This record gives sequence, structure tokens and C-alpha cells, in this order.
Amino acid sequence: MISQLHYITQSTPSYRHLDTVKDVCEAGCKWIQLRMKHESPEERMDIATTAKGICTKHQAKLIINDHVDLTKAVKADGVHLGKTDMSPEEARKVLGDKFIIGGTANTLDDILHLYHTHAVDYIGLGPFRYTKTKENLSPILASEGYAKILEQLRKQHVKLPIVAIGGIRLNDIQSIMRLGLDGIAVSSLITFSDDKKRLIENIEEEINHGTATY
Ligand code: TZP
Ligand code: MG
Repeated sequence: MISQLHYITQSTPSYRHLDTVKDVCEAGCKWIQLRMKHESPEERMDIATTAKGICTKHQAKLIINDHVDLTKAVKADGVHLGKTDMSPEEARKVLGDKFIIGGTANTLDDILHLYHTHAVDYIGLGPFRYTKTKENLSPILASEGYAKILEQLRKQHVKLPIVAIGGIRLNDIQSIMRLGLDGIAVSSLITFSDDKKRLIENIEEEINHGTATY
């Protein structure tokens, strides 16, 4: 079972990975993706080891972006792989069945490809809108793009948890969930908030409103 809210870390001089991991865990977030793009292998190992301790204490899942070996070494809960990372099939061989594997998709074809690998547990589909957080951003999907892709998946009876990602703001969340997505993945929205507890409560309310069945 994947969480409906995925928090993805980013490090800036004022907001460092481990500070935000601690803050969001204390605020009740149960799914953290550690995304380290500027650290050395030694720094990544140190940060991931400490993050694992924090997440375990708060019963939050820890997913490592990009690095399969690091995922295994720190006994994280899983790994998130982009199109240029190790393939999910290869990662599954390395990690076995007990780890979560997520994959990135930007198109219907990407999703179908990942689905047919039988190696991913969930997909991050985006970008929803422009974001500075990711370099080499793929074309923006917006709500219309998601709606078209989800319609095709329903027609083809493809079932796999999919979370929306990329530039998501608080007031996008209800409508995103109403499209039939399984959750959202956000970085900047939470990283740059000074009241993470309150924000996460608000995000969860929006998610619940968007998924409520009347
Ligand atoms: N992959 C696609 S968009 C994105 C990633 C990692 C960035 C998400 O961060 P933000 O700050 O919520 O746009
Ligand atoms: Mg990657």
C-alpha cells in the first residue's frame, strides 16, 4: 500500500535534507523520498543512514532516489528510479521482493513499459506543471494530460498506483485526486513551508476531500 502523500527532499543552504526529514516526520508524513543530487557518495551514505533512523522512529517509509545499492546498504524501504537510472528489473534482482520500487513516467507509453516489467510497485507521473526542482523537465501534463492517460489505462485495464508530481500547490490537490490518481508527490510546497505540521494537515484534508466518496 503506498501513501497518498509523498514528500521528496531537496537541499538548500537553509533547508537541509535531514532537517526537513525530521520536521516532516514529526509533522506526520509517512512517506519520504530522499533525493540527493549534489552530495558525494560518503555524504549520501551518512545522510541516508541518519534518515533511516529518523523514519524508523516515526514509522515512515524511506525511499531513496536513484541509488539501488545505497537503498540496500541502509535497509531503506525502497528506491525510486528515473528513466536513466538502473532498470526496475535489474533493481528487483538486486533488492528482491521485500523492497518497494517506484518508477518515473511522463507518458502513457512510459507507464505501459513500466507496467509490463512487473517490477515496479508505483509510478510517479508528471510533471503536473513547471517546477524548478527538476532539471531537464519533460513536457507539462496538466490536468488534461493526466485525464487522457488515466482514461487509456482504464480502457486497457492497467492497474498500478500512480502519484502526480511536479509543481503541485495546495489548491491543486483536490482536483488532482478527483482525476483518480492515487496520491501526490511534493517537494517545494513542503520544503519551503515554515509551518510544516499545519501544511501537512491541510494537504491531508485536500487529499481526503478529493478522494471522498459521497
Ligand atoms: N520529478 C518530476 S517533477 C519533480 C521530480 C523530482 C520535482 C517535484 O518537486 P516540486 O518542488 O514539488 O515541483
Ligand atoms: Mg533518478
